[in-house]
Amino acid sequence: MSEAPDFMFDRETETMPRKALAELQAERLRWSLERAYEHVPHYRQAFDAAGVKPGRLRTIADIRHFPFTVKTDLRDNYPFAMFAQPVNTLARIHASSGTTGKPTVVGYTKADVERWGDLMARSLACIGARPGDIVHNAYGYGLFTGGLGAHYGAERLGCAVVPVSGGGTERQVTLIEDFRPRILCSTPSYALNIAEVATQMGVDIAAGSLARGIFGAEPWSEQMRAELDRALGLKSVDVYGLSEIMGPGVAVECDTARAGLHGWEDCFLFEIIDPETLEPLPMGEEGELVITTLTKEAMPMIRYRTRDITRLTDEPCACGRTHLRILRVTGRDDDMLIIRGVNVYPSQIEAVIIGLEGLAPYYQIRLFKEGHLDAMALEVEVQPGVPTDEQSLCARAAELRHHIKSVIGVTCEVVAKGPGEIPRSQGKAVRVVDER
Ligand code: DLL
Repeated sequence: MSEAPDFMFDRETETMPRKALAELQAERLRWSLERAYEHVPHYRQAFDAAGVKPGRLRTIADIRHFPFTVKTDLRDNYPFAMFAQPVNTLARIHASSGTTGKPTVVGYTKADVERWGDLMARSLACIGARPGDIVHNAYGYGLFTGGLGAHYGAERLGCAVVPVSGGGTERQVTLIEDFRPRILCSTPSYALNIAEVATQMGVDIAAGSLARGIFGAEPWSEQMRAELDRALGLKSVDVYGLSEIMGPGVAVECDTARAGLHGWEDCFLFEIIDPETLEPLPMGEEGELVITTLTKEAMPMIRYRTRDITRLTDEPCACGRTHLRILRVTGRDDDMLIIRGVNVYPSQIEAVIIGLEGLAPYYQIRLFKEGHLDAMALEVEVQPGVPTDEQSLCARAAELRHHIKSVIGVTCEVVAKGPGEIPRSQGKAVRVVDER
């Protein structure tokens, strides 16, 4: 394993002994609970209904007595009722795209925006960015937190940001070739799109300047990591976040180990619960990630149920950072497909596709009804240069079908298509088309 990094953005906090970190968390947690109770009617009602008061918290473990917050609480309090201070005192408002109904709205004070910039600077340094680097930021700018989140962090670290946002992929390739950025910020699916367009343009992007990719906002597999490392000639590193909690930079891998994402515990409390019983699970067990903010002023989030399924570890990391690690998020519980009784995440399917020769890493899953049962059809693409006559495509499809059955245990229809036939991602990839 490689040696510990020579540079950290905030070494004192990042390497704080776990006991001191726990003390800091307890103090900040009390502050956050009090702020929520005093200033947000939703929390006052929820705490009262559960018979808990912020003063009841003695140790961090007492958090288990406090009620959860879920996405519908944000919707029910649309637009600003989850804020702990008047909207005219805030510095920023973001919102989710909201595919169904009203979007979820999140607010930040000036201090929140600054803290976010610090945490994202810390995250960028953690993946190997350094002051003076050029950062090509292809996360979408706008209401989505990716673009501005990465932007403020990179500036805070002392980098020069190229704020290209998503889309216009040929131009992105040209800018990467000409400006020679060391860092690429993007969703993993869009990074793959950039690599493909570069190849079509005859640009050898893997031989260029990129050294690190900070990829997140959607689930991706280890196989996709290997593919991105190869196609872009960089080290791909995973970053996690969600707008309800802050945006990107809640947790990030270190480029030393690339084995789990350090969750910044000075600012967030992480729990894993059993999504059925809602009981907290011990360190190391898989369940739903629940996050409480410890420093957010504008919108404290108490025990927010992320729906993301993962595990935590507090094993020491080779990089020397003491903050616990969140293992790669394989998917959200609402993305989990149940096909004839078998639980499947799209990222597991991705892993099988990328492992097979001749197939390109693009796919889309179609869900439909077969009688009363849910069924799944998978559309994939062959790589350029691979024969695309009907017989060859059928043979590829049959091979993939067989592998999915043997690796994941689910039977599905597979259709292999020619290169370019699956829609390409501009941001978060649409992996599942639900026709039920
Ligand atoms: O996706 C924030 C973000 C921007 C993170 C840029 C990383 C990079 P939302 O749009 O609110 O915020 O979506 C949050 O996306 O609950 C996860 O389900 C998923 N997600 C985010 N990062 C990862 C990741 C941003 N690294 C939701 N791996 C979260 C798997 C991820 N899923």
